[in-house]
Amino acid sequence: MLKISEANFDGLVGPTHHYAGLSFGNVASTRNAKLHSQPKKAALQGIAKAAKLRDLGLDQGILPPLRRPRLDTLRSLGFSGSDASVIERAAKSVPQLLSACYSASSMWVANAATFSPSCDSADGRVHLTPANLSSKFHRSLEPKQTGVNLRRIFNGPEFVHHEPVVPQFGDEGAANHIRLAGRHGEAGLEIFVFGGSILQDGNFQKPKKYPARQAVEASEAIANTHELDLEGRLFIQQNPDAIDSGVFHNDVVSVGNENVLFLHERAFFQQSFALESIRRAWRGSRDFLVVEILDSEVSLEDAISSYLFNSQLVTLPENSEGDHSMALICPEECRENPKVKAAIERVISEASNPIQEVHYFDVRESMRNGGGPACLRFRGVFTSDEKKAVHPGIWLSSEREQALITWVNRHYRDRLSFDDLRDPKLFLEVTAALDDLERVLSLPLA
Ligand code: SUG
Repeated sequence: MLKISEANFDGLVGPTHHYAGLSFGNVASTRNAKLHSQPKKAALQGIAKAAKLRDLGLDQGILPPLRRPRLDTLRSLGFSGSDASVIERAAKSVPQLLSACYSASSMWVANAATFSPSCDSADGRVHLTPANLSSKFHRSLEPKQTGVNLRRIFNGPEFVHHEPVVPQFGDEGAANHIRLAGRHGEAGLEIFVFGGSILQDGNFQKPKKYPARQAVEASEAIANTHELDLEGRLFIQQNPDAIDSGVFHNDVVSVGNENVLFLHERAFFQQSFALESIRRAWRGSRDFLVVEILDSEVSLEDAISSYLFNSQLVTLPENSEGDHSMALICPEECRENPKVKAAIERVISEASNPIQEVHYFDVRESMRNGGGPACLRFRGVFTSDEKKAVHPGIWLSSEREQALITWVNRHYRDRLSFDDLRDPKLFLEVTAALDDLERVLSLPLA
């Protein structure tokens, strides 16, 4: 049998990480707008998490940050002159625009693309579609560059790269996509979770306060272009009340891994019906297991503030009994909330599910902008030949981890606030940093 396994790729936090309040509907982004950020600390927190997963025996890579600022965008919007004067003029007349063009939001690589492994697609190839991220201006600047980087990293006849879905149909990538399977290497069930519809708006209950970012039409297009068979795809609506409580992506309230779906009671619209449709569609070699946390145990509010379900759920390498148990990779905020911590301990103690350990990580710099452990990672399932075709420079060996730490310490500022974005020296600094990263990763960067 072919060896097929999962690999995780963490988004490296870029040197312009700051808090700009750009994501209405993402309560952390709004709450922390204009706080000063700590880019160096943020990047080191992310590298430490990724390195720990490697140390647990998992395949771990990184994805590079996108080059910022986007002076080309500012010029296209009418700011002209030297680089320094483009920055100066934008800072004076539309500061939020300068922030958007400086945003390091590409760190949340769960939004980079949707990935379907070769065992799910009719043509037996890996399919990738960069998310258009059209619902937020600063994020809509990502897909073109993301597409270029993904093509360079996943390069070869094994990989099919699609264009992003048309921007009218909002798509947020893997953050709204859950792949379940008996084992990673079996044909899976790809669940596309959407918030609303563009063409059949009246047919769906809508959130009242915050926007639904994912359109069902985008999800359907991706299932089609990725050549998923009809039994291998399912479309489920997000709970609009959850969106209104701050669940801007479905990965804030659910996470799946192999045959386990770990989710909050209020994740999906008409949840018991949604879970029943997954059970009916299930075709895995092992039983499908739902680990559902009731509102009475952890309220939706606590789930959102702790990011319990934005934990990564990973299958660990075989243990001495020949079993593969699972681990939760949680943010520190989960340990600090007594109800959440108790719920995690209960899940781990129960023999009815394979989740047997928890690891807590301080990724607070990212959390303050609404990005937990699962937001910071892009994952894929690969055969050994596909894995060999991945650009070698992005795997996180301990040597590359050290090289990245040295690179961050050399180039990143300790602290950044909006006023620092006006400084043309910052532009030169971050350009030099990304040029140098090309050397560390042996990869030209978009
Ligand atoms: O799109 N925050 C990101 C967080 C993305 C989290 N990803 C997942 N859940 N998968 C967003 O809202 C905030 C930027 C700012 O305000 O500075 C931001 O873009």
